Amino acid sequence: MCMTCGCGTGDVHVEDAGHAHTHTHTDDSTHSPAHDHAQGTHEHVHEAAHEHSHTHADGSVHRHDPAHAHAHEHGHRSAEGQMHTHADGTTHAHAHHDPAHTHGADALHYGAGMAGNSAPGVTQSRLVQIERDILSKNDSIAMRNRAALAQRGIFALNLVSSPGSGKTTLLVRSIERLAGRLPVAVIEGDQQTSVDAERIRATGAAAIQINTGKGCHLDAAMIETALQRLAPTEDSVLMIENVGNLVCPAAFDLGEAHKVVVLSVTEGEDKPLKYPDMFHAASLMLLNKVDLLPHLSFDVERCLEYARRINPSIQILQVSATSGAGMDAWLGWIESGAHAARRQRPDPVAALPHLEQVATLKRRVAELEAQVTRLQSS
Ligand SMILES: Nc1nc2c(ncn2[C@@H]2O[C@H](COP(=O)(O)OP(=O)(O)O)[C@@H](O)[C@H]2O)c(=O)[nH]1
Ligand SMILES: [Mg+2]
Repeated sequence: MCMTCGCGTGDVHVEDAGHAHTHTHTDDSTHSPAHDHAQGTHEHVHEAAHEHSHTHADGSVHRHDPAHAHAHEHGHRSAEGQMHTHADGTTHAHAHHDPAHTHGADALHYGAGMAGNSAPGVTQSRLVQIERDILSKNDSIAMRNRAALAQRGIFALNLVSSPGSGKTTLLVRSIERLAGRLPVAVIEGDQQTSVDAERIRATGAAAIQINTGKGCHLDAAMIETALQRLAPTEDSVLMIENVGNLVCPAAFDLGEAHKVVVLSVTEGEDKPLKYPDMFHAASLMLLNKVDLLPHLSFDVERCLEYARRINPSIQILQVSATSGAGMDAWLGWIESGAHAARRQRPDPVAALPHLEQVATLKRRVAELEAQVTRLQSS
């Protein structure tokens, strides 16, 4: 839960009941058996040479005096490593030596508790509760959105990235190239201004802007309202450009078919490791601005390896919105998803009771016959 911006995000640590964990002290000594927790969760705050307390799931607390100051790798792990459960219910394990999850005396890790986050004066269990409340409401609206989109054969993508990675430019170029092949409508998310929606409307595509104010992500309720106003056509593509932010939008299901994470080569190849939730949540990564590679010391292979380390099933396309490199593959990916959504659209007639099906089909036949007569006489 990001308390600063009021959004919900973060990992939930699911610990094995009765797990053991080891603390390594500054003198390199360790202890574990005397420190086993029967089950549940506990909260650690670790600083060098400090007095600190551990709060257990049952509410009991024990304190350590400053002499107990210690560094540790990670206080919470099962035998297989750490299991993270994401907001969408997916889980993944981190090996104990995963560099994204180890730290020593010279690092402070405020995401090691079960909430995956911290806020002054708020317990980990309270943070988890707040996050669950927000996300469960969000998820039920997202399910409604997903059903409404499927009903109309609409293929919806949620584009997520840091600001400036090229989302709007990619959208503009994609819409231009898809003209006459696929109808595209866009929901634009930004804290302020309608600049991006205007850039999209300049292509002729329908677009609606959502301004989130201090909010740093779009949520499912915003999309539900925007969909009512935008009313995208059946069998179309809906592109949602999320607020530029590699953190919070990862936790919020909008009802999309896929999250597409855009990473530009000017941002550095380490971003998948630094912002793992986003790369884990995405089905596709677009590595954008590859036209700039000759001017940078960006290690493409390393970046792709980092992304696959976080999400082994992520698909990756290297593109340049400005030069057009890789755009055919990206547009092909969109088209095959759109065709699948169209094929899976439920037949509205089949959902009707038998007699109504017959009446509806007869009306349709009469309409088609009238159309044929008109065409023959013109
Ligand atoms: N060189 C280069 N610049 C790009 C590319 N895509 C976007 N840009 C530039 O990156 C900047 C930010 O792009 P924008 O689409 O507004 O990013 P957004 O904030 O993610 O929507 C703009 O100056 C774009 O012209 C690209 O593929 N190559
Ligand atoms: Mg933009």
